[in-house]
Amino acid sequence: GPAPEQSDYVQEWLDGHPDGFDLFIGGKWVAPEDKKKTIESRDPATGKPLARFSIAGKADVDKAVEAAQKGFAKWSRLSGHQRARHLYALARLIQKNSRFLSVLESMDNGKPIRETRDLDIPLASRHFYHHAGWAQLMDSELAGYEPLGVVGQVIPWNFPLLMMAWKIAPAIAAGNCVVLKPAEYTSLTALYFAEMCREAGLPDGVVNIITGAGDTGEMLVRHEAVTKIAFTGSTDVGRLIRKATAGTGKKLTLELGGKSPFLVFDDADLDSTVEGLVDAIWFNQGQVCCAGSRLLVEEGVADRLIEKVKHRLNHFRLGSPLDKAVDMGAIVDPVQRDRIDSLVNQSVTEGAVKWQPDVSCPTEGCYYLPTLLTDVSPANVAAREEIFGPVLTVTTFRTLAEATELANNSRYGLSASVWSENINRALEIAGMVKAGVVWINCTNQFDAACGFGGYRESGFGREGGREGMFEYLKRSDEWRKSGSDII
Ligand code: TXE
Repeated sequence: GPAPEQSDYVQEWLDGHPDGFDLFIGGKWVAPEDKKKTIESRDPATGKPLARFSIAGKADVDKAVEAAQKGFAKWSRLSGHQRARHLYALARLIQKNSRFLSVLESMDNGKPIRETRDLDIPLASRHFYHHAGWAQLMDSELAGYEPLGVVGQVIPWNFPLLMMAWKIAPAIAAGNCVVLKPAEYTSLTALYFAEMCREAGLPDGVVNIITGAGDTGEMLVRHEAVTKIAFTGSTDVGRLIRKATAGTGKKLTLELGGKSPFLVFDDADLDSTVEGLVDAIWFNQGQVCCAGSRLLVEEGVADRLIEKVKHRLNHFRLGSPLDKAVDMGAIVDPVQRDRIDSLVNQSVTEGAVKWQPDVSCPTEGCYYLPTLLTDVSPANVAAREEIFGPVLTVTTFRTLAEATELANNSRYGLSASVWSENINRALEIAGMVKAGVVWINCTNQFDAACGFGGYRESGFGREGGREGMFEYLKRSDEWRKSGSDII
């Protein structure tokens, strides 16, 4: 295969911070109050330490929120087109640094460079371009609306830079200032982005990046001066945050877990379906909130489809995330890999049949083979719980009614994918499946112009598109006082 992507220049940047990274507050690197407490970031493909970063405590969170308040006084008064120039500058800088960011993200998270290079980083840039457009529209289409103030954002580790872009771009386009806490497994691209904010000349305090674990996230969520919380992560933490913000008047959006169905009918083009499945559940090692993790297949084609999937997986390549030819990289952290393994074992105990391909799996580093679980009943743990790994459950159905019932038999409702050459049938079933997005004959399609979010325990609120912008705006009081009902 092609040579692995060079990582020397990324290593050089990491080596330039031998004492670890400080916090990015008010446009400057600020040492945390407690300099002794740090977190080590490791490369999941090798287990090798990459860098150390700070744990922000109460005083640091206060400092960051104060800096954001100060920034807000100026940033919110800029015209939309002035703010847009900054978002365009950030979008261009992400593009300019895309190679560096792709390598850094792959080293920190373990995902294949093919994905960071072709998806994560370009989509992050696209998000800033798109929202630069919305910033301009603040002067016309969104006249009468105003920003909320200081926004607290907590993000997960599966798409570190992309989730950061999803959160920051609409927030600052609308005129808010942000305090963002990246996930403790993957904080490095957010810290590099902080340097890019400086380079782009973003005014001080508009974007503040504080690192740390869940405690830091909780302090940010509970801070009185934060007016809105945007969270992406586990359903359990989402529930805690909902409780912590209840009765406070804080605006809240939650993007949580999923157990998304992938429905295949007997008239589906099976070869495209197999490629769709690879995208649905083996993309990013299955660590995707909208992963198509439950295959529901019509009985008549089930055996043929499974044979094709097995054939495909028997040619899968697992290996270094920096190798451009691998199909799958490493799982983010040993804790997550163990969690995947224990759910798979439990599922087998409950009656599922496990199959893994006969391919080589690196013995060093944090890898998990692509896995099929067949004979999975709706009550099986693997059909109910989000595994967040490269594990596909297989259940067959006979009728359309049975298919929809199985698809909707979940506490989640983030996405669904329907495969059939009969477009009328596909559209009919799309209308019956309760999910934030239903893809037909495709999967995992995203765009900044399109709102993304869930139903039920997958959370509420949308990110991206028109709906996503309104999550960061409120009707202006002055407008209301003037009695206008134009908007
Ligand atoms: O998630 P957490 P974890 C699911 C997935 C995964 C499981 C555990 O099933 O296996 O969750 O992952 C911060 N107040 N998803 O433990 O803890 C934390 O520091 C405020 C699905 O990594 O939810 C991190 O920045 N913040 C998911 C972020 O929350 C808190 C993506 C997410 O971590 C906090 C990630 C608290 N009390 C995991 N506790 C998806 N839907 O995309 C932790 N955090």
